[in-house]
Amino acid sequence: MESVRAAAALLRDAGAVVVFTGAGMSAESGIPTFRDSLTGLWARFSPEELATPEAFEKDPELVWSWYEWRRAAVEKAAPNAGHEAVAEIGGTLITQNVDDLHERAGSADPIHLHGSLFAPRCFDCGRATTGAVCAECGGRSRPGVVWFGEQLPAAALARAVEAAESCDLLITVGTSGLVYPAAEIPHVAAVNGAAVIQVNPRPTPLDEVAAVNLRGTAATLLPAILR
Ligand code: BJW
Repeated sequence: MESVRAAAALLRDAGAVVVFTGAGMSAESGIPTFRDSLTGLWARFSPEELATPEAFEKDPELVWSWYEWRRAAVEKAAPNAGHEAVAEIGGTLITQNVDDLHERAGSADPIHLHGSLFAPRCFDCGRATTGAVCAECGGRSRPGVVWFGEQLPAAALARAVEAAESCDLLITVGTSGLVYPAAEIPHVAAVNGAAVIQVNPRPTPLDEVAAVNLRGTAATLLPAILR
């Protein structure tokens, strides 16, 4: 395919590379996305009842049980060929995903913009927790993810913006590009002169910033642009 060759050439010639991933990256590992129409989590579950601080205050057991179910599914899953290709590409990896499949594929130190299923923290003071309540302040432990209406972890966002500002090439993979401020990252790279490649089976609002749009899946196309 012509566009695969164009993407491979951009990758070969790039100095600093950023890979920016979303839920579609892990879809072929069996982890559902959020917004795909039949299989997405938001087609079956309500974000207002599960992924906001207000939801946790109202029904912490329900929220915990949903996140424990998702954590168990991730533990049973394995990285796919796309995660492996991302590890081989190297550079800076920025992910919106709360799973650990990038790490398990060999990517060192990904920037997790939306937190992690594996790092619970205190609902009151934000410190890492190991039990049901915070050892420091006695607050309730909560899933270590970023819910709607919450700020992204400041250090992670700052590192991500800095990497996007200074890269030559950004590859955006498997994200709908709808959730802010994360969705700014490809735009930041583009306005600072980087080329953007998008890997996604469907069109997204990021089509307009991408020099190359590869319509297909992460596990198929990422290994293809490395060959
Ligand atoms: C494949 C594939 C395959 C399928 N291969 N591809 C500006 C405008 C409007 C609203 C806002 C705005 N700025 C902020 C907001 C509000 C809100 C927001 O963005 N809302 C929009 C949805 C309208 N943002 C926030 O609330 C953020 N916080 C904030 O702004 O704070 C401000 C503040 C300031 C001061 C004080 C306090 C606050 C926080 C957002 C947190 C998002 N959290 C979630 C849940 C995380 C926890 C959990 O996992 O449960 O993060 S929501 C969910 O969406 C999750 C994801 O990381 C995120 C992005 O989704 P993603 O990854 O793009 O997945 P999908 O499903 O949308 O797309 C998958 C894609 O893959 C599709 O395109 C498929 O085609 C594709 N695909 N198979 C490759 N095999």
